Amino acid sequence: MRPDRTFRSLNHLNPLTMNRKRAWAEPYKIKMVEPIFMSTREEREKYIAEAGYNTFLLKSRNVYIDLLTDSGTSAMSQSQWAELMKGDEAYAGSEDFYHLEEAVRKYYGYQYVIPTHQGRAAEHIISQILIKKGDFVPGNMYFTTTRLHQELAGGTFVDVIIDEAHDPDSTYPFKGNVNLEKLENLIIEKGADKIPYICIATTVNMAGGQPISLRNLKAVRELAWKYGIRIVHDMTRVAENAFMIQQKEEGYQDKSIARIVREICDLTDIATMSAKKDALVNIGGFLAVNDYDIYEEGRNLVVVYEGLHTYGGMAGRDMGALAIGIKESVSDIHIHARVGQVLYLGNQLLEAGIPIVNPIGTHGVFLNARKFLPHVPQDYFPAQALAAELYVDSGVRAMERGIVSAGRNKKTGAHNYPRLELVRLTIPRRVYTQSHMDVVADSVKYVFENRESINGLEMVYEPKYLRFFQARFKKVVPVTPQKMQNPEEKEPVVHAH
Ligand code: PLI
Repeated sequence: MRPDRTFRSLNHLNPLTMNRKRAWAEPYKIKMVEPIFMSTREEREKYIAEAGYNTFLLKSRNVYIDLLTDSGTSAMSQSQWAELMKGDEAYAGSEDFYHLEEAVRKYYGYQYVIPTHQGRAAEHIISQILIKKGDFVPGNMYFTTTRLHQELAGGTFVDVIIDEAHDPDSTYPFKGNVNLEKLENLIIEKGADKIPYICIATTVNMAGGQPISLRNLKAVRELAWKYGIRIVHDMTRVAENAFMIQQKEEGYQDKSIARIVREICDLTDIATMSAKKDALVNIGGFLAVNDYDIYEEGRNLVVVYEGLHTYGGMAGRDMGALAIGIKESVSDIHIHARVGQVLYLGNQLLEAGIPIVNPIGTHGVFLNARKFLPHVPQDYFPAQALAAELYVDSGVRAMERGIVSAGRNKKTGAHNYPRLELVRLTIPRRVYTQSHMDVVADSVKYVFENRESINGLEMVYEPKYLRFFQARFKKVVPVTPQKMQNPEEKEPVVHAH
């Protein structure tokens, strides 16, 4: 596959290189370093076996380059670290809460803010407030925690994303778009009173970090108004989505990231935020709303599950760092370098012919495990096996985003079989350099060259909720081609969710 060169380079932001094709570098100097260590292959074979072939269960000290997630793994700036020292740890009315509220109003435009310890707590609160038993919640693809909270509140998630999102080879630039026909049909079929809200994620994590276009979001807004339905915005990676709009959507090339972010938020009513991603902090999140009545209910619930409404689940200092992180996250220079690093890695893999999700996403490069390991059937967890093998090869930790993450059908108890069977190489923000990306690319290429030696896994322990975090596996031995082709021969895993 050819590298994706459809992006404008960073050069236009740099007066030295404007209008000339020149090398670019990360826009920061490293002031403090955290050593990382390489183990031997034998040691890593032992570590991954002890971790039940689940990269979530590895000890971080045994990881060389950690691409498990971009969640809470960012490097904070000197301004954020300085702010930590000024934290106002008052139980009520912390100065840092007001800084956070001001930043949310200024950059995102939502009126009322309820801090939470992270994104899923905001999802929990809004699901409890808005969803009734028997409701349906349409969304542009599921996210694990979001869907679970919708289900726990009695709702059923309905995927209304465009079909291209489920096709890793489709190069459609806005694979986070909603299929408007599917959405409207659902509203007509179930009735608007059964649809508490439409859930819109910017960007779509499970599709490979794919953006929604503003044109599509505006059309969703029109539909939502027509039927009197709210839009809840999962704004976890909204600045990255704005970057893609700036790069690829007509009419936005000369608009700043901050302006595009604001335009996105203004089209929605409520937001849940995991500030551990875009907003450059190691912990934190919030629920943001425009409707006073919903805010009032949220304020009531947050004291039950998180803490007083002026800190939720956060320390004062963390709210202060978040207020600054929000501002830094919408800087054009920051976001160009952040996504630029992901593109740098993705393009190397494309050039080497490695099957990855196209177009390259904003927060990570997603290996297409179906194509990478065509000899391993989905029942043998190819993406899980591939992530384990990559770790054994180089100490690079990635994560599965396929059948394990998709969980089980809540009615039948059978596995959900997603079309996307992916391994996510997630790039933390401002943490690694382009040299680290070179090492990762090298390892993926080596594993690809030796892919025939990789076999599947069997699940030997399955937790009830969000199984990908804690499930354990063992290697399929002995592996016979017949057995790999007949997954129904193996004993079913008993726990159902
Ligand atoms: O991990 P939380 O609870 O702060 O946020 C949950 C969450 C909500 N929405 C989206 C799109 C996410 O990506 C998300 C968390 N993502 C994780 C942990 C990840 O590794 O991608």
